[in-house]
Amino acid sequence: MRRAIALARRGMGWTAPNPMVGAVIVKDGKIIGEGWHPRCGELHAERRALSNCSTDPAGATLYVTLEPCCHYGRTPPCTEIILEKKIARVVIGSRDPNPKVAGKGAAILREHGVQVEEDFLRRECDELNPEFFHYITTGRPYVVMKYAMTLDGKIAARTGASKWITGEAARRHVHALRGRYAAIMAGIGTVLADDPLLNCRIDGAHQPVRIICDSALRLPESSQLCRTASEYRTVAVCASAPAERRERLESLGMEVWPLGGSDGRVDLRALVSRLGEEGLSSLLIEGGGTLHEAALRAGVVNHVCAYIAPKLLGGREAKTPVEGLGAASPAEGAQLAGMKMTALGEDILLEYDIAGGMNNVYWNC
Ligand code: AOF
Ligand code: ZN
Repeated sequence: MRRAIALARRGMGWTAPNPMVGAVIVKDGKIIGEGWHPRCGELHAERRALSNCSTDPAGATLYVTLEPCCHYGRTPPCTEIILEKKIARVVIGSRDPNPKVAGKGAAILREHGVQVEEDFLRRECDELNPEFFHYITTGRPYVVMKYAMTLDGKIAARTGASKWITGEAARRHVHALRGRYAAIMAGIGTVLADDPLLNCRIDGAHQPVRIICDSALRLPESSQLCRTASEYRTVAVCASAPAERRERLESLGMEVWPLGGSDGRVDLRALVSRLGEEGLSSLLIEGGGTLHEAALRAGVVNHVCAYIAPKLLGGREAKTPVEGLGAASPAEGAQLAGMKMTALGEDILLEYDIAGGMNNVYWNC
């Protein structure tokens, strides 16, 4: 199963909105076939593993990181090929919450006499696909808020200088994150300050759709984002769009989505719904602090990635990862759970899930 997990990860960034899935076929104590789901629309891991077998897989065990599907989607059901090839035993990691599968895949195999074991290394397998699990059950993207800060909680020095807070290993890790998510978003304040490209600078990686949260459509035509809009899909989301500005940006290859809320700012819940309708199953929010606070308040954030650097910057005016008005008391803060810690050189990546979803006091106030 660990080998199947490693294979699954080869599809990172390309399978969305489908999950990453890996499969290994074992007969007489030897691996005779391996496969993974390479990209949405292409064959599933099980079919690829079964067609790659070095000997007849009849009587073999199939290890697969996700319950085999039993429906006709973009591809035919995996259960059919598993039965056709006479696999004797199927060991499953994650359950598939897709309502078209959800236990029916395992049940069909059992009904036909296949020995099925579920929940094997389930936690490790589940970690492959939080985006898929969220998207297939809600129709909305899994939203990750990401920032890099010093040990005293600053994302920039008092002058605004922010290059660099973290070291090289952490910065490489961020690019891997960008390659994993379907879309990436920054606020206009960050774009005006940093003029970012918001792409993934790893050879051959998937490129996320770039989204700028820009209420008054201030994005300069000279920005790197505008200049590369014909190369990478780029969307400016605004509250109000003067027709002439909108046409200028569109002529540069940008999309403009007017999604204003009642307060004259971008309605982040409407944005997340729109992204879901477009088939974008995950979103990485990369700041700044105003957008992060608005996203928490809107209740759209699922997960937080904080890169923490061994530096102290100080300064009352130095920017912090979550700004806006903020919570009135510790009890009203967003509550996080499920801590995961990764050392990246001298830096730390600290990850948590947002606990309690929309019921959190902070974003209902
Ligand atoms: C598997 N193995 O490798 C994957 C599965 O449109 P399709 O045909 O690609 O089906 C997509 C659905 O199939 C997806 O929502 C999920 O439930 C399952 N993905 N299942 O047995 C795989 N990628
Ligand atoms: Zn399948």
